[in-house]
Amino acid sequence: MQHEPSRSVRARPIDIKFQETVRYSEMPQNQIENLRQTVTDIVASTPVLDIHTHLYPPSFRELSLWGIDELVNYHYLVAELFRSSSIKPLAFWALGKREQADLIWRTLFVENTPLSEATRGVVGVLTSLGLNPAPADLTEAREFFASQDAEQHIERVMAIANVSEIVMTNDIFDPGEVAYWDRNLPPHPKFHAVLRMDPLLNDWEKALPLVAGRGFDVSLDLDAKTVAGIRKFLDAWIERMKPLYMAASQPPELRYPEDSLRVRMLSEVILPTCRAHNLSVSLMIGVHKRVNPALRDAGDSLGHADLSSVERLCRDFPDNRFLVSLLSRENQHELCVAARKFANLMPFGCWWFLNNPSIVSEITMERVELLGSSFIPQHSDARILEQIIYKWAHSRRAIAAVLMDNYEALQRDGWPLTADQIRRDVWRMFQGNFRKWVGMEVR
Ligand code: FIX
Ligand code: ZN
Repeated sequence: MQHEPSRSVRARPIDIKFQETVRYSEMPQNQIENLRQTVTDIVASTPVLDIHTHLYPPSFRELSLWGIDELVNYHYLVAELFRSSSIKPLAFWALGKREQADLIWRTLFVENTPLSEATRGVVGVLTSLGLNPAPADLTEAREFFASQDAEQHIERVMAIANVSEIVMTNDIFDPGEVAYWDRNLPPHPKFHAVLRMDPLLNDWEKALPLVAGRGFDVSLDLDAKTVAGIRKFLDAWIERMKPLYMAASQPPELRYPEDSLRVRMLSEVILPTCRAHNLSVSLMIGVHKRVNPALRDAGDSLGHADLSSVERLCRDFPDNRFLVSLLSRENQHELCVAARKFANLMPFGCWWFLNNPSIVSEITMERVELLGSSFIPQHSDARILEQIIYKWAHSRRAIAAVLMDNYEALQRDGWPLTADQIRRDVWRMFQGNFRKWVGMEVR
């Protein structure tokens, strides 16, 4: 409890103990250089647990994407293509994957400079794999990737990116996903499952036949029988998948409380199921799906979410843990403040349109200032394996710069900072906070 100083105390001048006016030039340079280099080294050398990706091991067959044609066909680059090419979406989608990649490469990397974060990322991947980063075409890159053994390539790419483990997105309403799990294959040691269930919350009418088709007694009304049937459906998936958490992407219009099927599904089915299995729920809020349907996956946009609804969810469900990422830059400060009010709220990542160095820096700075090291700074959201190389290189650089500024300020204010403290903090943000949140062993 903060006690307001009585008037007499307030009247007395407070003698400033710490050197608020010390300027960098007065700090011994080796102290600054040493600190900057120490932070750079620790951030680069601390392996990160990538808590949200769309990556899969080879056993997931067509879901497991890697190689140059997938990299260049990333939906971020597809969106950028249409701004610099006269081709129309229908004509683009009629091309084969290689022709699409050739067109994107020629347009964004040959006829124009790869300045955007997503185009520059591909350049970084080619360089890190020892390939020509600026070829006239994709011949060399295609030959390289065609010669790779998938498992060895995964190991190599994870080592370059310094990613220790990868958390997948396992959509239980995706036929390819269901086909994988129906084969009962042994899990990959470095890929962890997440039960993704958007249709349950966003389109129950579409989800219903898929739940009923698995033999569960459900109907359109969310009556007691259907609530029980959906919970049994989820129980069966949790038993099979052993997910680290359950997840759903939500539109910015998510409001709680609200007399809607969405909120009833959340409060009567999802959150009780999470509690029964001691699972966190990840709510990724702010997507406006297919604002331009012609662009398919590249056609999604964003909107401003309502933080009061997030706060009321955390308040009304204190035994649930909410792993939350918001898509609007304007929501980020509010999310930090909400996380100060609710320990069952864990902000994570600089998601999608926020995953650009300038915004990663801004978000990470306000998180450190408001939350210390009690948050999860980033996830890659990678869809193609090699993207973890550039997504983490870009993020580590921005995160390290923010930490340098804050550690320098801490030193300036007199704290006897040590490298071990920095190591502990970075480990907590890159690994420990998530491992504790989902109950993984904290190594
Ligand atoms: O809902 C999600 O998991 C989003 O991250 C994806 O749908 C999105 O397409 C993406 O990959 C963003 O980076
Ligand atoms: Zn994602």
